[in-house]
Amino acid sequence: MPIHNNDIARIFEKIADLLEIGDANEFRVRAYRNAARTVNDQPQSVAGMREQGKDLSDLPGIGKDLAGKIGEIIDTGTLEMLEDLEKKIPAELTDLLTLPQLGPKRVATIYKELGISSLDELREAAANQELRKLKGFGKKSEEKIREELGRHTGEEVRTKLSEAQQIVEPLLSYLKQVEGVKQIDVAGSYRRRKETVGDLDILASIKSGSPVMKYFVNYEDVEEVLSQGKTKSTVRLRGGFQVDLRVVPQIAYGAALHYFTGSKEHNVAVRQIGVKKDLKINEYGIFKGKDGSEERIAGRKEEDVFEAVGLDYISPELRENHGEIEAAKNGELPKLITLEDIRGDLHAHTKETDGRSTLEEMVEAARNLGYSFLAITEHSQAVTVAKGLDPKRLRRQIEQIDKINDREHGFRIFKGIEVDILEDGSLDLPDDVLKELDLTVCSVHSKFDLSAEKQTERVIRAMDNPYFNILGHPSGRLINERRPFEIDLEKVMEAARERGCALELNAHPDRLDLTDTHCRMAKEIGVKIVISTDSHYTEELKNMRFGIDQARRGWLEADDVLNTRRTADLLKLLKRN
Ligand code: DGT
Ligand code: CA
Ligand code: CA
Ligand code: ZN
Repeated sequence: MPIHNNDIARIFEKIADLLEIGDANEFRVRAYRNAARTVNDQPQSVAGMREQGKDLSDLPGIGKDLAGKIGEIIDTGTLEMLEDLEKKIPAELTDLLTLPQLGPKRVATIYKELGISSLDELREAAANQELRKLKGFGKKSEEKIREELGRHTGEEVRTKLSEAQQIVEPLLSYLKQVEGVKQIDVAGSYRRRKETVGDLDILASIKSGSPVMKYFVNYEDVEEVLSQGKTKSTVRLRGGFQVDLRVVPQIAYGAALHYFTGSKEHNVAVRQIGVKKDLKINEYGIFKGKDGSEERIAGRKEEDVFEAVGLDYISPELRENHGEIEAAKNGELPKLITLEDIRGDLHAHTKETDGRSTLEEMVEAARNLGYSFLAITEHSQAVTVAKGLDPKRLRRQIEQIDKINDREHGFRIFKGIEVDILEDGSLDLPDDVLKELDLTVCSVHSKFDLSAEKQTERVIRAMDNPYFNILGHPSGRLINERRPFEIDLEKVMEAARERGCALELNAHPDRLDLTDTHCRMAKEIGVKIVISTDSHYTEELKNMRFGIDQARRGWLEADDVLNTRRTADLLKLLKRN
């Protein structure tokens, strides 16, 4: 087998990488990198030069020692020195260097601190949030590494809805300004308000000659134009997010909006009803005759589609073919909760612990949202990193809130706490201080790795405490970051209903904990839900929107959610016997 220049260079590069990971002298590392470059840059084959009897140590940067090593590679295809190195340092470590975020120094840290030597192990560590704890790393770089690892394996990285929204809003207002754009909407999972989005599906109708496609592919955030046509273009934005723009005729806009909103399963079910009614329904419209050969009967408005098949209008959040079609047929669709139904927020932190806004700032922000109440729920003492409250500091905060409440009109600050559920199921603060509060949010912040049985027991035991009101972020998951811990939420919900406790739907877009399916489970079991933002500064109070999206996907109505109640009614409902 002939040895090519780049075979030699690759071995030298690998040696340089391993030496660097192993913290070798920097000059030695550079010598191998230079040698690799020299060999690669030769217009002739180095092996051929050697065969012709040329002295390889005449080459720039190649001394006697390196010339000998080149000879060894040409003769044996490998290098003893590399094999020795690989005995000391796992060769797979150099795979880690293929990530743009990782240089030899950081790979060395990962290897030494966490014992990680392969991409698989790295993926797992990133998923378990171990990387961010390392010196020189952080949450941001861990997330970048995760994204990159996803790309490496073709594993799909779905974008959080909140991030997608940050991308959508400026893009949409940019496209709306283009001359001749009549209608424009984002369809797909984004419109269904799924917690994560694969890609964006934008739909537009235009006056003929509108340059909307040209504007789209020239948008400032476009990194690559994957395809460009008159009616459909696809681009990849910086950061990797993919966006389709489709231009459809106005007479078919509603049919197309329905089709591209999906889900696919919902579409298939609707189309099947159409077939029974001798209609063809697709993205181009609604046509008489199964084969669509006959006249177009509708398609301008999305409502047309539902009307044609005799269904009530189904909100996008419900379109998953999870029973919404049957419900729509029977006039039994839920009257979904809206943001306007919410009268206040029941989970918020302040500067007193790990929040960034003061109590007064949080109250003012809540008032500005039109709320009637806000619960202040700081961490309890077990959460030392968040400067959690002990009984003494909590009592001081209670006094402070009482004072403000005395002078507030039409607004009530609820005295609360986000108290830790300890491993044995006890709460992190004594009853005699908990009983002075309007409500408690009780959360698991430690020992995520218990078995499902133990975790379930722990939480239910905590609910036996008469001051337990709301189970905070019930599964502990962080979207794309931390898996939910093992717990039997069905059992937990039943126990909560029996005891008069509620479950939180944490609206923080990184959490959205409960999931849509669990919201629906809660409704069926008959346990009440509280939608809370878990805000750590004023701006985050606006995350309520994401909680509402999730709740709607979970079929929840205003009545299922406690913080739609008036202040006095809510306080009564929270009291346990
Ligand atoms: P994503 O992007 O993975 O978050 O999910 P979607 O729901 O946005 O799916 P996507 O982007 O593949 O397609 C957008 C919509 O187009 C989808 O929700 C329904 C419709 N669609 C796509 N492929 C098909 C298909 O094969 N049959 C039908 N009936 N509809 C489809
Ligand atoms: Ca999509
Ligand atoms: Ca798509
Ligand atoms: Zn928490």
